[in-house]
Amino acid sequence: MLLSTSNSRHLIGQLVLLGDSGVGKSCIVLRFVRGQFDPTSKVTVGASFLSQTIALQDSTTVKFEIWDTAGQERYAALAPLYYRGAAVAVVVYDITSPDSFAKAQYWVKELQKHGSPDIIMALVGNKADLHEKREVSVQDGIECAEKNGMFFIETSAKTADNINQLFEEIAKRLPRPTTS
Ligand SMILES: Nc1nc2c(ncn2[C@@H]2O[C@H](COP(=O)(O)OP(=O)(O)OP(=O)(O)O)[C@@H](O)[C@H]2O)c(=O)[nH]1
Ligand SMILES: [Mg+2]
Repeated sequence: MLLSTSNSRHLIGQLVLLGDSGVGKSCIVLRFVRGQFDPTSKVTVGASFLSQTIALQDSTTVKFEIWDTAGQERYAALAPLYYRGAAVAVVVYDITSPDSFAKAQYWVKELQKHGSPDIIMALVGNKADLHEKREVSVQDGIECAEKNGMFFIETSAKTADNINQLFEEIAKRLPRPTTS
């Protein structure tokens, strides 16, 4: 089941993060769930699970059940286990790394081929605080997202910029049940 609901005001959204190793997936989750940043963040092994509930302005609550996958190549074969049942996929790249942007596009194609047809996809350019080292333009991010029907945002797990906004925008896009 993609979206379990206890009732119309309390939604549960299963979310998976995908992207190259080192782009900051675990740091984004840590910032969102605990409000912290770890500059010595270790590579994820396999995947890790966390959850966080947010309240929207209309007093709906959304509980995100988050699978933070491992970006290292050796774990790539595990990814379908996590994205297959997901209602939301957040594809992350690092704005200082064109390679990670290419990898993000690979994940988008993978999701289009094997993900749920109604999956909500977000494209996230992380490490926006490193603007002096930027190598992927905002425009390239926007174009890629538009082409693939995705929501786009640039974030910084380090400064917390746009992290809550990312999850709020996703929450707004979750389908609401028609009956309570
Ligand atoms: N400057 C800056 N550094 C960041 C940011 N987010 C993460 N980092 C750093 O990038 C490195 C990798 O972050 P992780 O969150 O562990 O990367 P990951 O995508 O989870 O990597 P895997 O688990 O191997 O897939 C760490 O050294 C972080 O401190 C950010 O927004 N800005
Ligand atoms: Mg990680």
